Amino acid sequence: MSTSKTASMIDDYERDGVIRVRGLFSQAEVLTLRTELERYMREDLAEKPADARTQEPDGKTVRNLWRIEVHHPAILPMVEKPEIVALVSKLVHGEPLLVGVETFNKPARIGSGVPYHQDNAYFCQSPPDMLTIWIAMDAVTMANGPVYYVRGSHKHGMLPTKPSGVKGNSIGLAEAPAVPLEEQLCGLLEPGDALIHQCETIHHSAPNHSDFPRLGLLLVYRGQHTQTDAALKAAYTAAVTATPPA
Ligand SMILES: O=C(O)CCC(=O)C(=O)O
Repeated sequence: MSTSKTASMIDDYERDGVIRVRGLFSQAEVLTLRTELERYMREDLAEKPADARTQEPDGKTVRNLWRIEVHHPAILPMVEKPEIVALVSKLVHGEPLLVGVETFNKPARIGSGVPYHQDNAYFCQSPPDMLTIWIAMDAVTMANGPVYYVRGSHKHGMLPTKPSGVKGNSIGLAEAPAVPLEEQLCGLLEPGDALIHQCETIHHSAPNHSDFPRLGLLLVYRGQHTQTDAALKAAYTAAVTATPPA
């Protein structure tokens, strides 16, 4: 990535709290990752502890994989790229630590929606130098439940929350923002493209009613200097207790 391209991505990220990066992973890398995630779900997941996944309301389809870095660390060499770490260090203003590898599977016709939320309600970090890289394993279209982001919303701090009742996304915003959908950034992607959002950027997604899956692989990084905020942590603990595992 050229120095001027990186500089403009950093500017866009600071302004909007979200950027799109085309071709972060090659088609060959996406195929390898997708194949390995499917194998992990088919062959290993049943033996893993409950905090390794959330299921859709049908009680059998996997909605999310959580803590892949703990439960299946063999995937780490496939996602830890020096160019990603170099970019993330600029965005988190410090030494990047990869603290989460997870998925939002959104399987065809079954995948549920994600309520409006800010990730820092889950991460509870101060300063909010933490981000998610959302990597498309499938084409993301208007039909299969793209993620929408409210540009600039990371600049207004944490907003009031309420329990959402959605397993896997238990903490939603108390009120949906007034910004109309057509003014939000719609995360349409080709496989291998990514969106990077700051942990206080408001985002959400609709259910997948289409015949096409929409698997997203997420890498969560924080700066080594961030610390847990006690008030955010207390609210998170209450929500997780009501709707485990997260
Ligand atoms: O993949 C989705 O639909 C939601 C993703 C999300 O909430 C996130 O990236 O934090």
